[in-house]
Amino acid sequence: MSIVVDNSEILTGLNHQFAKVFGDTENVEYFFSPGRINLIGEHTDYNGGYVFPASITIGTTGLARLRDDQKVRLYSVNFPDAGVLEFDLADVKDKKDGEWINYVKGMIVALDEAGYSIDKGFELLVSGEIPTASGLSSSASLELLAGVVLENLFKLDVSRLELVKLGQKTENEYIGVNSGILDQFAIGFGEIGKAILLDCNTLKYEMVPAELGDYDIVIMNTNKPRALTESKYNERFAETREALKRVQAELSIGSLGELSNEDFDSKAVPLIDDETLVKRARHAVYENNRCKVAQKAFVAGDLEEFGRLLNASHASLKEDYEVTGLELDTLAETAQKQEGCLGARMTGAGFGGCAIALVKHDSVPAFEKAVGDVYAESVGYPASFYVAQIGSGATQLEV
Ligand code: GAF
Repeated sequence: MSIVVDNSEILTGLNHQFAKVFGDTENVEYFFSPGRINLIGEHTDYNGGYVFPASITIGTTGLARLRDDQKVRLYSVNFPDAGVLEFDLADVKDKKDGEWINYVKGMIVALDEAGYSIDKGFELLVSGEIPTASGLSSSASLELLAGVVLENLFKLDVSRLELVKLGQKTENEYIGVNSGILDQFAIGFGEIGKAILLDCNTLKYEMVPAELGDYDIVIMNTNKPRALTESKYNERFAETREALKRVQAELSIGSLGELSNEDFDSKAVPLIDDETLVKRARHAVYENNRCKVAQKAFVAGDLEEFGRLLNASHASLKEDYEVTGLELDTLAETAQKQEGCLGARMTGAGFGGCAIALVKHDSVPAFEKAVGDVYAESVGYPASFYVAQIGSGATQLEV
C-alpha cells in the first residue's frame, strides 16, 4: 500500500472542521510537519554519533490563526471527544501529564525562554496521520508543527537549527524524555527524496539523494499498544552515560561516538567492567561506525551491502541494546528471509513501533502478505504496511 499525502484534499476537509470548531476560517494559515524514519544509526544521537534519517509524507497538519487576547485554543481531530482545550498564555507552564497539548505548550515556553515574544493567543487545529506509538516520531512532528506555526504567526526571526534545538529542549525539559536530536532534525531539515546524514556531535550534515532504483522502503508497524518506551528510553540513556563515565578520563573522549570498534574492544571494555553496560556501549559504538559504512554503501548504490548493515543493526539492537521484543523481531527477522528483501531493522526508539525493510518493488505485495501472515500468527494481531515516500520537512503550506 502506497501512501501519498494530497494536501489539497486534506486541507478542504480540515477547513470545514476549523470553521465548525472555531466559527469561520478567516485569516487561517496552513502548516505541515512530517514524521520520520531512521534508515540506520539508532540510539547513536545522544551518544555523539551519526544518524541517517529521512522525513516522510505521513505527518501532522495544522491550521492556525492569531487571536486578539491571551487565550490559546487547541483542537485535535484525532481526539474529538476532548473538544477544544484552552489555556491562558500566563498558565503555559501548567503541564497536565499525558495531554497532547503539552508539546505545543512546551514549544511556547522554549521559544519564550529563548527570547522570542509570543504575546498573543492563537487558535490551532491539528490533524495527525502518524499512528500513535509507531516510532515514526509523532511527538517531534507536533513539536516542529508548533514551531513553524509560532514562527509564522508571530513573524519570529528564528533559524531552522534553533527551532530544531528548541523542539529537542521541549522533549527533554517540558516532556521529560532525554532524547537526542535525531527526530527534530530529520523533521526540521527533511527534503523530498533525500536522506540526511547527520553527525550529532557537530551537527554537520549532508543531504543524500535516496536513489533506490527498483527498491522501496517498506514501513512495517507492529501496532503494539503503547509500551513503557519513555522510561526504558531514559534507562538506556543513563546506561550509556554511565559507560562513558567509566572510560572518559582514561581514553580522553567526550562521547562514545568517538571510539572505533577496535579501541572499544581493546581499551574501553576492560574499564567498563559491567556486562550490561558493555553491551549498551558496544551497540552505541558499533552502530555509529556501521552508520558511516552504510551511508557510503548507500551513496555508492551498493544496496546489498546496505541491506546487510540493516540486518546487523537490528541484531545489535536486539542482543546488545535490548530494545526490540517479540513484535519487532518477528517483523524484522521474517522480513530478512523474504525473497526480494535486502535487509530489515527496527526504526526509532524500539520497544514496539515500526521496522523498515528494503524490498524489491515487484516483490512488495508478496512480501507484505508473507510477513503479515507470520506476524499475525506469532503475535495474535495484524501488522500494517506502508511504502515510505520521502517528503519535505516542517513547513508553512502554500494554498
Ligand atoms: C527516539 C529519540 F527521540 C531519538 O532521539 C533517538 O534516540 C531514537 O529514539 C533512537 O535512535 O526516536
